[in-house]
Amino acid sequence: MPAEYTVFASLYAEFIFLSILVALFVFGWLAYTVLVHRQGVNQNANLEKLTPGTFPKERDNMKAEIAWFIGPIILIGYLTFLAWGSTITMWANQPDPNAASTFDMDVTAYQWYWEFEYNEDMTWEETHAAPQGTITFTNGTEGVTVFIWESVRDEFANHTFQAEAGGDIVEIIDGSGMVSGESSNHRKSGHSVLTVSAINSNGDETILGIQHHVAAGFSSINEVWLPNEMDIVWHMNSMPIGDNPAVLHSAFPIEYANKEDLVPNIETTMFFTPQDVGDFEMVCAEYCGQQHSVMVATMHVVDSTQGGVA
Ligand SMILES: [Cu+2]
Repeated sequence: MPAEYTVFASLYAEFIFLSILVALFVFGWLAYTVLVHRQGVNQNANLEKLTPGTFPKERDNMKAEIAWFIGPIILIGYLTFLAWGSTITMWANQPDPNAASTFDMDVTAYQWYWEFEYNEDMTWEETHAAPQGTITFTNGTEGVTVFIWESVRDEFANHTFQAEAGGDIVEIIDGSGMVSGESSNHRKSGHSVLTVSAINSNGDETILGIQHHVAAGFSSINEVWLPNEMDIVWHMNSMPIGDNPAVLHSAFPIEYANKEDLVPNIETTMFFTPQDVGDFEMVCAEYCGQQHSVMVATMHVVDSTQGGVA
């Protein structure tokens, strides 16, 4: 089922509702006709004066003819009008690629996996033992400064605090500590992770919070992190890998219910705006060979603290 905030949710619901109405009418009438006109109920042998190859003109009913012409036309016309709305949403309202609210990515399909490449930086935080917002990260030219709020320091009294990124460990004193960008590589390239934790006298570690950073140029396979409430724009292509040729694929993120083909040598685009954080699946909706069914990617929609603007 598509997410409720998408144009497809109401489209889906209305199509299903009208299908049920039509099905009830058709099958109800069918059942009535089968029962009422079954053999043995009406004994008048001359009811139908049927001649093979000739339409029984005496049973003609112009009103019925017009009704079953006009009725379906109104219904199909209305369904076309509804479907138009989603088509316009998908094709006429493309987000401005230069707007700050647009998050631009490249998506490539291979036989048989997805590759997501970032064109913009993105930063997000994972909440652990410390309440949301009680650990702050400030990005400076020398590195990232971590600050732990007093309430958390009180809660974890008699603990030592540390920040770790890429094997580089920094002790946090008086609530703050700086993870050097030079040595830790945090927020420099790839997907880097900065973990803030509290350690008690026995050496047990409690993770307080984690900051993730993905740098432009990073690419991931079958897994992607997307900033919530931004207009995600995917530039898509299909490429060969090894002996496997470039073939048709189709990106189908079920939550957003839009679907677009990935065509060898042609760039196609697709866009959607997630409004809920969480993990969602994207599948390939165009049969693309033996392992088509395993072309599944996980989309992690996260609240991005900084991102979208390179
Ligand atoms: Cu595929």
